[in-house]
Amino acid sequence: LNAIHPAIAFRPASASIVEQLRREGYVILRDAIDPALIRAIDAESRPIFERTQWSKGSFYGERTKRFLALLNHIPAVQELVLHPLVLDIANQMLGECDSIQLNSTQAIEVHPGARQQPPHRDQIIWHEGANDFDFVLSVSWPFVRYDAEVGATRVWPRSHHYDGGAYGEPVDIEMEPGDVMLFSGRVMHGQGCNSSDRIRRGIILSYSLGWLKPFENMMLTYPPERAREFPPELAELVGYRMQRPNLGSVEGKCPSALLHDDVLPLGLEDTFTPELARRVEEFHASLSHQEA
Ligand SMILES: O=C(O)CCC(=O)C(=O)O
Repeated sequence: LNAIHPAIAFRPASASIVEQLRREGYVILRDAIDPALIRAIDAESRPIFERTQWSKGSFYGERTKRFLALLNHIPAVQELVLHPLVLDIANQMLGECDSIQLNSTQAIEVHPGARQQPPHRDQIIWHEGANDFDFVLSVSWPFVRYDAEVGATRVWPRSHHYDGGAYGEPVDIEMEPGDVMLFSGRVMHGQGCNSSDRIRRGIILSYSLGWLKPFENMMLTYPPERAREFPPELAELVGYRMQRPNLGSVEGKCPSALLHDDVLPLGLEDTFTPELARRVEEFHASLSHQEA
């Protein structure tokens, strides 16, 4: 067991999980976390849902309730955000950046009578059209049993390959509390209709390429006085980190300086990946040959 996250039984990401995610566009991990942690988070979510307004609009669905900023509303959600296996997979899937970031934390209740959500790809918010890499990886943690009657997420397997639009039949992602589904930002999916008399409740977290504008404005949601209370890895995920090379500084310094007492210096300093640093050094070495 991991010392910081005792509820998590750590298993290293096997190549076959990532392989399935890449091939099918989604993967379900059974028993990924202790259901007791999920029950505790669920219990904290209920009074918050009670004071949350119904969603407006036919995409979110008027028989659903949703709220964001989960690390403020339910601090134990950080155990899910920092789940080592999920983070490992997210880092492998979101390879087109120096470091990934937390993109959104959303709690969702789907009430009886909710209509099916329009099928969509999550990364359409940045770019519509075919892409050959993922911008975002979404992670669905159910708090109750998800089955077809209660409106389990419907996924169109392999639709992330954008191969013509005839995607075949969707699958209803049936899960129990403790299970988790990871799905590509490119895969077609949507919440199913709730034809039962039960409320479907759970959360969807997502991670994205570190250089994208995130769905939630993380730095305003978790300003320095709040992020100071986070473990360093969580503070980095919500934006207190430079994206190499040279992206996202405050006064030319890594924003993590705002979490310490450091006085921010005026002036800039290179923040490079090792590869870029090597190329810059090579350039200067070639100049000194010419200058010699
Ligand atoms: O809750 C679900 O099953 C999917 C929700 C979703 O895809 C969304 O709201 O963008």
